[in-house]
Amino acid sequence: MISREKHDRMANAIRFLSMDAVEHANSGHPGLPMGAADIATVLFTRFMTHDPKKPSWPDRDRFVLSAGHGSMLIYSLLYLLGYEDITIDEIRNFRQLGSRTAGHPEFGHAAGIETTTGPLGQGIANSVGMAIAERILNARFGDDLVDHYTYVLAGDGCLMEGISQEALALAGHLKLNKLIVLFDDNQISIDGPISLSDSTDQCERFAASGWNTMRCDGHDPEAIAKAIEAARASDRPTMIAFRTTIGFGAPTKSGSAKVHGSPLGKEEIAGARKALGWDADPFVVPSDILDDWRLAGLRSAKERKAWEERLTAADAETRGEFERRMRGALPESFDAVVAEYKQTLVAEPPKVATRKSSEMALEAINAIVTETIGGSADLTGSNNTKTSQTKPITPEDFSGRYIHYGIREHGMAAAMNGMALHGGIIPYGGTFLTFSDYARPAMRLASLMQIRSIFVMTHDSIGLGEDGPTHQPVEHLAALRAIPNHYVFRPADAVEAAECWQAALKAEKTPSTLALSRQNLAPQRLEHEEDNLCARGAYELAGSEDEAEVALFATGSEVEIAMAAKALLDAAGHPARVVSVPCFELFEEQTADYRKAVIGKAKVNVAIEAGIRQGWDAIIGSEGVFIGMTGFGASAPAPVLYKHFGITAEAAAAAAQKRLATLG
Ligand SMILES: Cc1ncc(C[n+]2csc(CCOP(=O)(O)OP(=O)(O)O)c2C)c(N)n1
Repeated sequence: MISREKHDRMANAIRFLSMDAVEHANSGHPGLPMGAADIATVLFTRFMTHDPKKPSWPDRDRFVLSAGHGSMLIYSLLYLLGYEDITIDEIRNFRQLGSRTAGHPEFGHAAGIETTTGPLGQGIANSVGMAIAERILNARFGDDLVDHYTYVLAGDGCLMEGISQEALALAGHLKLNKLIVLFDDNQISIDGPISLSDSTDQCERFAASGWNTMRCDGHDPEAIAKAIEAARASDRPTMIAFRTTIGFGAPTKSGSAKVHGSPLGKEEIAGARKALGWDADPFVVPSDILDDWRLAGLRSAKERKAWEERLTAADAETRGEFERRMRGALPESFDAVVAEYKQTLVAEPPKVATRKSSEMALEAINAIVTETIGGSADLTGSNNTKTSQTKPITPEDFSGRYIHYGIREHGMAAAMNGMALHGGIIPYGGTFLTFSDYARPAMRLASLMQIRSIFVMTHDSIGLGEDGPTHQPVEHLAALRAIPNHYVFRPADAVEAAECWQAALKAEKTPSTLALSRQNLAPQRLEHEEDNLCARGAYELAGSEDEAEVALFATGSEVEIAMAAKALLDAAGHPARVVSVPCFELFEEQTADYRKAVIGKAKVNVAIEAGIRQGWDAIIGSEGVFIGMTGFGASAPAPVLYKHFGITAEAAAAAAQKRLATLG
């Protein structure tokens, strides 16, 4: 039992570390850590099951600081609890180059940071994915190995963001009762009081989506503990609205927007020291308080050991599978299964859309990679993301492998990230490529966090036809290629689709987007290759460098147009070669020699892609000919549109010949 006096001093340690670090860095957000210090102290001293000495213990509770601007809250906690990555020097170096204590918490910088937060609302949506992952793995491995809570600290900002609605509605529907949102209900954001822009009753909003909700004094440790205890016993996810004072302890600025995001200033901090009875120097935590915190850090060591014993006692198959999945390693037979599947394709080449060949590849993959969890934002039949192995997950039964995310692209992408971060699961989820715009903030964070989320984006061009320009992606391939550490795959046929899936699944530290066609495509790869050619990013599909006057580069559905253009050029006495470019980023990773050889030295380079030119000059050069889109599409059948926009073999061949003529 922690006395009130001790609790206050422990919470004040968070407050002063936060004030001092922000002051020293001359930037940062002291208000949230000061206001939420009591909630965090109760959570970490009485409830959180985790072990600073074994931070990646798979069955630990997850804590997500969704309000990432309050980063000093989590850095203070990790230091105080004894996480080795966060030393007092790291706290002193808050927000400095190379420190683990970045402006906003970044996954991978330090153990104990479960996800990257900062863009408001992402954390709460990630946590829904983590809580789903927990239930899925619990259904597979049982209470002995997987049975933990996910706690999220969210502020007004997180709850105002639209993504929170998608996330909480999904969590409520799935009855994720081990998900607990601690709402720092301080009624203040940057512009001032929340009443400037919002009148929502957050408890009622959550309740409407099936949540258990409570209101609680966020500065009364016993009340906080009672509320969390009740939340843990709920059969539904719980949101506790903790009424707090932002910047608690700051004598003149607390309770106002002035403490939200700037250093308090020497005078105000001196006043806080006086008001809270804290006489330690900056960055010094009195040894008795530090001891209390370190003791709190040890509170789950026994549970962790007991868990390890249970894992050791599990049968070899279960243990092996659990450990493999948590390591993120694919089954040993994976490459062989893909190679075998490719052979069946070559034996009987199917003429199908790549969304269909993606489904066919998944059917083979899902049979052995049991950790894939599929889903779609209400476009299952169009995205072809569901295979025979993936029964839907329901609130009552998490043994399935498919999530009907509803029409919630952003929430889906962020939940997928949460699942990937949790570990033991490889999430993939689908929508139309044009709606990647709705998911993009989470897709970008997947790239920043270096996690394996796989986005299945079908209807990848004007080739989708009659739905028209609202649904026809034009700039999306370029926009996604612009995200660092993101593989954008655009396979041309069924073999390429299988290879792209193989490459995406093997990319443990890079998320992928698969851009897939709605329309049927002729098979291009007619001979078996054991190697994954798509994993090289680009490769010669037809023709040869020795004689080619024209090199035609294309992706996805336009590869068959390039092949037809080659036939026209060959017939006209201008030998051409075709290079398929399923993934710019992987091509970029190849050796300079390989790149040079694939790009070749033809007199004329032509790129064909039913999107904008941006990005292509790196391959065809600024003098290259581009056959593609320059503006929005239109509503009409696909063949009419390809003709209308001049994306045809005839147009490509004519443009190449015209350029050849100018070269003399
Ligand atoms: C998506 C997004 N939009 C805007 C911001 C900038 N921002 C950071 S904190 C904040 C206000 C958040 O208010 P609240 O959650 O109440 O935090 P508190 O004032 O309690 O610290 C804003 C607008 C952001 N980080 N993310």
